[in-house]
This record gives sequence, structure tokens and C-alpha cells, in this order.
Amino acid sequence: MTMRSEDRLLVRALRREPLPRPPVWLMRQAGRYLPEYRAVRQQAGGFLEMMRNPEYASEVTLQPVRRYGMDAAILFSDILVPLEAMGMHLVFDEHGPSFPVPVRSRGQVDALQDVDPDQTMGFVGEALRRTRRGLPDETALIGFCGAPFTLAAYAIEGAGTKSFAATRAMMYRDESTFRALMDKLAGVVARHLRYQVVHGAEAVVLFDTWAGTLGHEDYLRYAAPWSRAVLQELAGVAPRVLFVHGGDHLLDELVRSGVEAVALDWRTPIGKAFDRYGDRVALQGNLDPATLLASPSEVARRTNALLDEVGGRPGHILNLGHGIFKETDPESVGAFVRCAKERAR
Ligand code: 1CP
Repeated sequence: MTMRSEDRLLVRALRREPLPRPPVWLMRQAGRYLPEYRAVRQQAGGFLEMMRNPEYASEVTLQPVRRYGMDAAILFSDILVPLEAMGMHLVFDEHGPSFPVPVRSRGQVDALQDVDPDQTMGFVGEALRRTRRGLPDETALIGFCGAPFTLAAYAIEGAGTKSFAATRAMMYRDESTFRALMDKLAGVVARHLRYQVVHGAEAVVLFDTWAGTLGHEDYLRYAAPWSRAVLQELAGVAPRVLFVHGGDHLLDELVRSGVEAVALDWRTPIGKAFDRYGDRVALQGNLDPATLLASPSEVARRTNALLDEVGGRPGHILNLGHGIFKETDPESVGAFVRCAKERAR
């Protein structure tokens, strides 16, 4: 008999049920640290080609689960896919992803298409369906999207940046254009998440990676209203996990958004986060991804220390505090996953 979604460990942890052990998965678990990922990437001819092909995308989504038996698979895709679908030309080279023509004017915002994911991102739905068929019964499938602020920052900057100067300039000098962009993105993001749930995602992660670069007041004014709007549209549709990189100063706000879980980056002490928020949300995280550069025995020691700090409180999802480094030894990932699995009481 097939297991119902609500009985899968990850989904139970998102409801903060007491469990024999915490579920475990890793941000960017499908990735370059795995030789089998690099082989598929080479066969596909590149990152974008791999992502747009449901056969390749589901294969690399399944690879880490096959190797380590994580409790969840996260679809191999990227937060930049919806921007491409809205009409931005996306390139991927040795420097990573970029948009050669960034969005800087009201005319460019108006020209972005208000896409319907069924029409323009059909490969995502197909990859989700294929992945579900290939997953073990007990493994949950996670969908995701970038949050409006993080997508706006990529659209405005055209690439990753440390200063976000162009984004900040638009926010402060041309707020109506910025708001028009955010409104449009919020609609697309909500539809894209809903679409993924329809095609088999059992939980969704909203990655507001760059919102942590904003101070508290700016976060409330320029980011929170739109991520909240997206999250409200998903309420009752699927459990929602919200991640902000460097978001320790925003935790009160993230919890107040009403999500089922907040993903912590590694700089937040997880025990204290449980003391403060554990009766309201599940908490995901939060081993420093750099820790996985240590030997497997040191990884196990530090992961067990983290699990001791949580002390088996309900609602813990073991994960890293950000994406895994490509330099990570696959053995160290095994040590990390085993720590959760061996907690069984
Ligand atoms: O093979 C390669 O070189 C590609 C590296 C890579 C991978 C494996 C990129 C390019 N994206 C991905 C997949 C990816 N990205 C997933 C798949 C599922 C998983 O295994 O976790 C997810 C969830 C993402 C999300 C993502 N992409 C975020 C949000 C989460 C986070 O890490 O903060 C962000 C910011 C991106 C943008 C992006 N895509 C890729 C890179 C190298 C980057 C970062 C670029 C930058 O910082 O400017």
C-alpha cells in the first residue's frame, strides 16, 4: 500500500508531531559534489539543458536520495526559472547564472510577462511527476520558488552581487517601479508554487535568500508584504518553509508570517530558536555547510552536538544552514544523514 503524503516523516515534522527521529535533507543536495551529478551534467551539455529536460532533472533529483536515503527530495531546478519564463534571457557560464539585460525601467517591468506555469514551465511539472514515480514511498517531494524580493534583486542586478546597489537605488529612488515589479513577481511566484503542488510537491520552500541583506525596517517595507502575500495564497495548500540567508535579525517577522517552518542559517543558535519559536513553527537547519568539509567523524560529532542542542523537540528538520559546497566529500554527507537516521529511539 502506498504511504499517504501526510504520513511521511518530513510532513509530520512540519506539523510538529513528536517523532522517533528528525527527518533530514540538504539544501542543494543535488549538485556538483556528486560524481553522478557531474556525469549527467556533462551528458546534458550544461546546467540549463539539464534543468529543462524532465528526464535529467528527475534523475539528478533522485541521485542523492538513492545514495543516502534522505527523507525528502527537492526538485532540481532553480529560482531563476520563473524570471526566464517571464521573458528575461538567462545565461549560465563559469561565473554562474546571469541575465545580460537587467530590468531597470518601468517599461521593462511592464514588458515582463505574467506567466502561467502550465503554459511556460511544463518541464517542471513533468519533472515532479517523474520524480515522484522514482522516489521511495517514504520520501517526501519538495517544490520551491524564489521569493519576490530575491527574484527582483536578480532581475534588477542581472547577476549575483554583494552590494545590491542597483536594487537599492530602485527601491529608494523609483519605488513605484520597484513595487510594480514586486507585484508582478508575487503573482508568478504564487502560481508557480501552486502549480508544483498540483504536480506532486508535498511541501514548498520559499527562498528569500537576499532579504537578509535588508535591515529590519527595509525588510518590512520592501520585502515582507510580497512574501506574505505569496505565503497566504499557499496557506492550506501545502506546508510552507521560509528561508532567509543571514536572517537572524528578521526571525520574529519570519515566524509571524504564519509559515509552518522557518529554515535557519547556521549563524542562529538553534537551541535558542527552539526556546523562542518552537511552540509556533517547525525549524529547519542548521549546520554550517562548511562543516561538511571536515572529516566524516568530525561531521558526525558536530551534527550530534546540534541534535543534542535541539534535544528531540518536535518540529526539527535536520538540514544545513545554506547550500552544500561543491568541494564537499560525499562521505561527509553520508555521515551527516546517518546522524539523523541513527537517532531512532
Ligand atoms: O552545476 C552547476 O554548476 C549548477 C549549480 C546550481 C545548482 C545545483 C545552480 C546554479 N542551481 C542549482 C540548483 C538549485 N538552486 C536548487 C535545486 C535543488 C537542491 O538540490 O537544493 C535550488 C533549490 C536552488 C535555489 C537557488 N538558486 C537559490 C536559493 C537558495 C540558496 O542557495 O540561497 C539561489 C540564490 C539560486 C541562484 C543560483 N543558481 C545557481 C547558482 C550558482 C546560484 C547562486 C548565484 C549567486 O549567488 O549569484
